[in-house]
Amino acid sequence: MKITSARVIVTCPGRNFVTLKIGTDEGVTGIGDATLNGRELSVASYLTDHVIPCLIGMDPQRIEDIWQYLYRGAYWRRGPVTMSAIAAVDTALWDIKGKMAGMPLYQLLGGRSRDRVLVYGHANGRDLKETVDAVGKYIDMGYKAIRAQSGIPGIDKAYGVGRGDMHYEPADARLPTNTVWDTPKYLNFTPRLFEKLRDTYGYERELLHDVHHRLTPNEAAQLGKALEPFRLFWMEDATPAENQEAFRHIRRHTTTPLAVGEVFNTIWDCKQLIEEQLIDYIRCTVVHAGGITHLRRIADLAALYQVRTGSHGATDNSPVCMGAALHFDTWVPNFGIQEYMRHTEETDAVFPHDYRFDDGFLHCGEAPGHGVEIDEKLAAKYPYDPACLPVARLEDGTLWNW
Ligand code: GCO
Ligand code: MG
Repeated sequence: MKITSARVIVTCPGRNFVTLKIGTDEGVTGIGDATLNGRELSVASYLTDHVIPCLIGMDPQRIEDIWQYLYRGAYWRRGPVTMSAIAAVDTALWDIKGKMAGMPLYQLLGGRSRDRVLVYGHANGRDLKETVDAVGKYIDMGYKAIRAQSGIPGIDKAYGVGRGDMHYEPADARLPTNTVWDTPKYLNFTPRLFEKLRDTYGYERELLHDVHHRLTPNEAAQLGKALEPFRLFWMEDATPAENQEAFRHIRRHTTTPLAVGEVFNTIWDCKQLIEEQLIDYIRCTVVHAGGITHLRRIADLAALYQVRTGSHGATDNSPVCMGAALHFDTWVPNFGIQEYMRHTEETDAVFPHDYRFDDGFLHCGEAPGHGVEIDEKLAAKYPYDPACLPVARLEDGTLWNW
């Protein structure tokens, strides 16, 4: 069997997505998500200029060998651009293998470990009241787990707050939007938000919160401690995790569960966090962590230390990533939860899929492969529209973590 074609499709049905489509001499095609929010064209070029010329003529059945070829053969290993490109190839090849076998992807991985996949939705509001109301709306929609992000008094354009009922899309301008950050205001406000949520809705549902890398390790320890009475499912990205050791300090001071990993792209980024059990959930995703082949290795390492998966699933991960992730989530023994930020209708139309939401859970389909396709004609109607993520500065102008 041979790869006879491979091409990158960039489309913008409300936001930019990059998709790799691989064709074979048996007429079977497969697709993979290659979207890296704000850096889409870097991955498109990496694929078009450096990967696709090597792929033509290769045997698409040799998924592992092609993964090793693209990882070790790159010489310049790791990094979000390289690993998103490898992920797209890997996901497309698993899609092809499923179609050749006539099996949904989860069967190829080892079959079902669960009947349905617990997901969490994104409730947000400009202030405490709006956020509390938004969580109520997600409860009414049947969600069992809800992430709450709120505007913070005195902070303009805080992370995580959509504009109106827009799906929260942080890549909001051609050049980075400047936002201002104030940690004391955030630390004063956030425990009050979760106290109000628990007073209003009780403890029946899981509440999550994304700190989004904005605290120092000690500030994160303070916040984790302050949130303990409100029993969060997790506190996400409490501090930047390049220095994995930093989480030892947080771990010493709080039992609030910790989740990290959406910005990671290889097992090396999280090896210490997992082996020292400094986190409870690893959030690496199919699209940014080298695809199914590598994410499986990360999950297996995590399982040795009772760390569970909690994959990233924002709107900037395309339905192709979501589809593949749901098959992964259906199989992986140490599953925790799957993020599920709904896509817009125009996005779903470009990426027809067979997964479905029901009463707080997602269900992957039974179609061979990952069950997601791309309507190329429709995709062509949405040309690339450059946009990138914001930056944050402190009140005094210091560049901070967004
Ligand atoms: C999340 C993420 C997103 C990111 C976005 C970046 O938990 O879903 O933190 O909100 O900011 O995916 O492109
Ligand atoms: Mg996050």
